[in-house]
Amino acid sequence: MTRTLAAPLAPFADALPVPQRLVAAQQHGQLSVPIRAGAHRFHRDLPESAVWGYDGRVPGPTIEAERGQPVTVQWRNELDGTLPVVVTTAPRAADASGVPVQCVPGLSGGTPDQDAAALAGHTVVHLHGGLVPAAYDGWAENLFAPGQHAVFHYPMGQRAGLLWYHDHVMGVTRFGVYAGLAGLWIIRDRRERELGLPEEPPFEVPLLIQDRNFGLDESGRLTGQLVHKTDPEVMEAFPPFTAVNGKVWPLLEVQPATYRFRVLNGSNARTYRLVLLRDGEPELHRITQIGTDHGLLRTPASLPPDGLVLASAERADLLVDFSDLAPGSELTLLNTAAAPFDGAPFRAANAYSAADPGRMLPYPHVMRFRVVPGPATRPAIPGELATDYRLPSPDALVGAPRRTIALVERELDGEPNMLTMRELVITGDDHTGPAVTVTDGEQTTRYRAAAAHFEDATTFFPMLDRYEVWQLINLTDDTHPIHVHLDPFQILSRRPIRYQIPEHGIEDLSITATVTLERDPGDELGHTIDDNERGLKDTVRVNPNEITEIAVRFTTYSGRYMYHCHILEHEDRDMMRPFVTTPAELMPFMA
Ligand SMILES: [Cu+2]
Repeated sequence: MTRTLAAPLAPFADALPVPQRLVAAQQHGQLSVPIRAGAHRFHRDLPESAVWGYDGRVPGPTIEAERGQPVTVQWRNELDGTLPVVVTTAPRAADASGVPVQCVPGLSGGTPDQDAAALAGHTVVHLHGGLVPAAYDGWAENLFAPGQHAVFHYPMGQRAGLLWYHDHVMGVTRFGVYAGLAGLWIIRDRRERELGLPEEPPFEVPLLIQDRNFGLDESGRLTGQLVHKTDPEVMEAFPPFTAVNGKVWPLLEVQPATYRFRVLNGSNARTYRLVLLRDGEPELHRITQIGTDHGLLRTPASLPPDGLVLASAERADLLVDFSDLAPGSELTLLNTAAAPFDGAPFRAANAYSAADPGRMLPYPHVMRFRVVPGPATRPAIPGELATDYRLPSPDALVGAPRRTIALVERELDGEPNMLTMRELVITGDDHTGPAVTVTDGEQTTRYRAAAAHFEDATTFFPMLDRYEVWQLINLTDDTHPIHVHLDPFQILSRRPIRYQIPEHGIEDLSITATVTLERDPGDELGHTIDDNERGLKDTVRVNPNEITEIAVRFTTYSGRYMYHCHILEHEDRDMMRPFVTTPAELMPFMA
């Protein structure tokens, strides 16, 4: 189904807001951020929405810090009342005319979830991308209630980059973030300043992209009520309206100059593939990517030919050149990624026709730029950016511990499927139970599952300062953005696989599957590492029919952290596991 739906809100009507800046150095590194209920208008023609926000705002203030200058934040939980989001599962996946219910506003016949309605504001804050002692990482079970405060110390001993802070409560992160609990955190350093990159508005602008849906009143008019709606076939929420910095489909007036956009996909589940269009034609050549999750790349990168893919929690640091454009020129940022995202290509040249309600992309709009008069400026882009990292050499990885994780979907009767992870360990020949057999050329390795659920015993004890290789095997039909807390990692490889899972192959803990390192005949994905992924990452897309390998080295802090899928609906349903970083000299004493 590709027919289009009429948009119930006017696109490009509101000016893009720039979140309030909270510069830590101006407050001697001591910040106090209340977490409050508030009211926020997502669009000119919408009533105000009840939200939860840092400082009561959506998004929260952008905290700006300097490398090497610690920041202390007193997070003050002043939430009152209950979750300002109506949560529902519609009884049917599509309406009478075949339109997926997730593409339209309102509850689509669903009843409000009473357990969600009763949530009363327990929270915990995670700084995503932060190199932070475990005590301040925002462990998902260490909550503070309304009236309780938490004082977190952030050392800021890490390179410049765009981080973000958000709610991370066990089992309900998807509701807290959706209610508005997210904000950006920028770290700056000397290297970036040496390069003369734009810093501060108007030429440095953060873009926090999030999809949202709203309620309907009795007469069918949009209310501002935030609605988190899923359906019996799709357990992730893919709302139809894209907000940037809290406004649906906003407009930014730009001078004929080079802008630096700090982009974050802060959606619960939706992956974006961004294409910049002018007069219906893609103009991706205007965009140069200089940074990724943990800051600068080694060299500037062109975007992939289909557009900039950002799954939930991925970031991009972009320079966009408007300098040759006459006043009045308009460029539109569109999304061509259908949902759930499975990595399938879509040509940028066809972006103008990307609307696909049947694949839960009813409105590809993201935002628009309009050029206004001004002096044309176009600084040269440095050819060399970061000099402080390189891909670990094969020598550095000889003897590195290898950890293997299968991403699986377990079918359940009468409730949504569970997306979970299975930590796998190599078995001996005497193992007779369920096993995963991985065949790579001549070599066959058999694994059994050692852990499946978040609360299962910890099996990962990475030693500080030693490289590890983690293999992520995707045995599902969707792309999963896997996020590792603490130190960043680098992507080593993506390799195509074909696999078979017998009926009942995925049980509560056990797993039976055969995996072969060769391309499935029906597989149309490239399984490549894009140039803009050759940096320091903390979230990696693992595509269907793929093994993704990353090299990670934990360096500074010992303690209990976690890794998980950053599709919040997956994370909340057990696609999350702990690991404990351990100093070398303690390893002999580990049981
Ligand atoms: Cu997932």
